[in-house]
Amino acid sequence: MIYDVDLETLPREDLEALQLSRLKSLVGRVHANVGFYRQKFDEMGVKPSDIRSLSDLKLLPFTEKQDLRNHYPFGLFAVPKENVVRIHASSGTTGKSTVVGYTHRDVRNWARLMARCFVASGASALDIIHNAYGYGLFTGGLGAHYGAEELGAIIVPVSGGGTKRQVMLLKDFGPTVICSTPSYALVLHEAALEAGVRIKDLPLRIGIFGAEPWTEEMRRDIEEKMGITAIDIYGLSEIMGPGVGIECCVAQKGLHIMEDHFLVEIIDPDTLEVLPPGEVGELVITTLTKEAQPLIRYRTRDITKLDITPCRCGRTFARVHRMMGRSDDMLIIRGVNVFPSQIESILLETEGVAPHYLLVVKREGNLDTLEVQVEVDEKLFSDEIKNLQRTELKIVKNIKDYLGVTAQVKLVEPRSIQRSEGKAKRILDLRKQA
Ligand code: DLL
Repeated sequence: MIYDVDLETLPREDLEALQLSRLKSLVGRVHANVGFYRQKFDEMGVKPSDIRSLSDLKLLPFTEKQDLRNHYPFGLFAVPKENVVRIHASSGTTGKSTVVGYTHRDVRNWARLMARCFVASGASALDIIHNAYGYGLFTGGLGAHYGAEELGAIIVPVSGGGTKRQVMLLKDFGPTVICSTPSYALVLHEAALEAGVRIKDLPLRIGIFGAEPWTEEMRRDIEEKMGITAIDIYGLSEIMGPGVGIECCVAQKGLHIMEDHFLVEIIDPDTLEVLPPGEVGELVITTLTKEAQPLIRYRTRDITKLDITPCRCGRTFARVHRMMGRSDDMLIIRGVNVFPSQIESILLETEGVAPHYLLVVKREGNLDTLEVQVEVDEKLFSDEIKNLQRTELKIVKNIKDYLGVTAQVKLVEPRSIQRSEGKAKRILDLRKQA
């Protein structure tokens, strides 16, 4: 099923015509109303009238997270404050948070896009949706909430935390869809088992997971343990929140970008050149319809690649590969670039190892070292020492063979790695404290 069938299946030519007219209007609006962009355009010698085709996008300046911070809190609004009806903010691990404003129409568009996402995941108005994304300044909770209401489904606004209670609600209300981070889904699964509840036996059938990187191996693990279809959803507060892109349940291969609202490019993060489809680089997004705080060529720092081949589901929107990592999370260990997701894939392929891990990065002299702490399951934990050692060596070898990096591996007790109610913390970077 497709929610906005006319738009989501627009022939590419018509889609591009729509994008171009929206891009022209956007450029005019930001030039007229946002001092930051007017100044940038002037510095680069670009005028709104220079944008005549979609390929002229490359004439426009990039926007970075730091630009949002520099204009904290409301300096990038393109409308008077009285037209803004909602504010969200991302916490950010360093520095001030980034703030995003929405007009009434922005909030409505977002709800429609999230409704599209629910339908793409296989959900409908008949579903009960358990929403464990945090409500508040984080966009996950309210984003999914309004989308579910727009769709006409029943939304259970649980928010994050209170894990035991969540398990009770999963059992009592019998939701058919759950929204959470993938790591929290595993926490719920674990807590359910402790409470004697098998999620597999409940009516739950779809999980809409995002807000943090996860891997294909993690998907299989969750699908198998919980007996559901696990769908990857992408978004970021600066651009809107959840719903910028989602996988369809038909193919589960790449996330369709809502291209009538967002223009995407993949760039080489070093040279800033635009890369062709299929090449891995940084995702850059231009918001075509946002009124309160439109952004031009926003550098997400998320690493992925573009797939423009037609999808079996019938949607004509291009897809991006599941996020491979963030450029700022990339570890350079003795000259080798490693993304946490690559380590996750190796861990989850190893028998006896649980999907809970922490990467500890230290600097010794001028060299970075990587310690992989990973939990083992109860069975392996109570096994003979030599089996534990064998597993440890196997992980060390696989990391070396596949990634070319020497890591220390430390197997730790079940449940000893801290659980998170929202985004999991996978990296402990001790270099920054040194
Ligand atoms: O995490 C919005 C969201 C909420 C998306 C719920 C999906 C579901 P921020 O807190 O601003 O917004 O964080 C955005 O999270 O740049 C990515 O690095 C990461 N991220 C989001 N979704 C995915 C995903 C929300 N599916 C940042 N896979 C983004 C990998 C993701 N990383």
